[in-house]
Amino acid sequence: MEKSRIDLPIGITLDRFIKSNENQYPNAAGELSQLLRDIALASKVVNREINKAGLIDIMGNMGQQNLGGDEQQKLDLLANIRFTRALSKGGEACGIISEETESFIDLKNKGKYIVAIDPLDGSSNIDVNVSIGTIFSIFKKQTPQDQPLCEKDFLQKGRNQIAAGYILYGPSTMLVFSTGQGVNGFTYESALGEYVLSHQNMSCPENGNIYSINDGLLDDITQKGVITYLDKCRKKRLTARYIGSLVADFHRNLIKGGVFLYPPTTKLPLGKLRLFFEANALAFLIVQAGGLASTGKENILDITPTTLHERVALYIGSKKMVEEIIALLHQE
Ligand code: AFP
Repeated sequence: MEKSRIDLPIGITLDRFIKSNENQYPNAAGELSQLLRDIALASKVVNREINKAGLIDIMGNMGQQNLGGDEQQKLDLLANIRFTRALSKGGEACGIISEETESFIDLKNKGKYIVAIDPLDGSSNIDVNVSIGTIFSIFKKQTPQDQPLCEKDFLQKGRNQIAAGYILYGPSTMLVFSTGQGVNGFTYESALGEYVLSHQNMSCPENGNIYSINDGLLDDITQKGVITYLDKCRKKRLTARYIGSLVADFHRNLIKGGVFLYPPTTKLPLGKLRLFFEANALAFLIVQAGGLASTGKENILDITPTTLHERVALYIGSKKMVEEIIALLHQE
């Protein structure tokens, strides 16, 4: 059954929004609502730690790398602890997999949901006070509830997501999420300690003026279609914008219209971004907002992952722009 969009007034708190949403489903037990509240709560704690990062010694890297080879920053680890603890104590998620950890964690409770999370994405931007984000996906456990949590519970198509979202720690902090009834954005009002609805039923313009890619990759891109697309962008005098924090680049393009590209390169033949921690959640959101997300060959939401830390090429944003990239890649 197609879910109807939620239409609630600007200024309503996240809590009331979640509650009104839940009331539409007489049989809802409120577990997903509680899970979303737990994520929101952890994000407030992370937000507080990010805000004081310049003041105390939590900036800088740990001198060690995570599984994907990225340098782990202290704040990455703190954020990972905060979200894991909130979900563990909340009790609605039975398992969590984080970009910062090799395998999933069995939270040893009766919750029916599992969560995939990138606790702090764009960490190379932390030390320079540039926007960073948290990305999360929520799925249902696939195997029967009485069976122990296993990898199969996590290796699901993005289309199975029950909800997904991100937190953008920028000039203001925002929580943007969808439970499959459109996308809504909430701005954090720190004086009240509350997220309030600021961006109702967000939609991504069908076409846009912005293309976002790391220009330094140009000579390493392995797909001719992408090079052709970039030439076309320049000829059309589109605007190039690239922050290097996926959440921030995605958020801008979602609102203004545009496309984000991370193609396969000679160094990273499968692409850089992780299906499970970055691409899936943003694909779920962009589709809900009327846009598109693809590897160029396949819709991101249709990929069945084979490993937890799998990487994908990612073209995501305004529908017509992503369709043009797909068409050029098919001509190769
Ligand atoms: P970091 O978390 O290591 O900064 O990586 C950020 C990221 O995963 C994503 O947020 C960016 O869009 C992308 O990588 C930037 O990658 P490049 O530095 O290769 O352009």
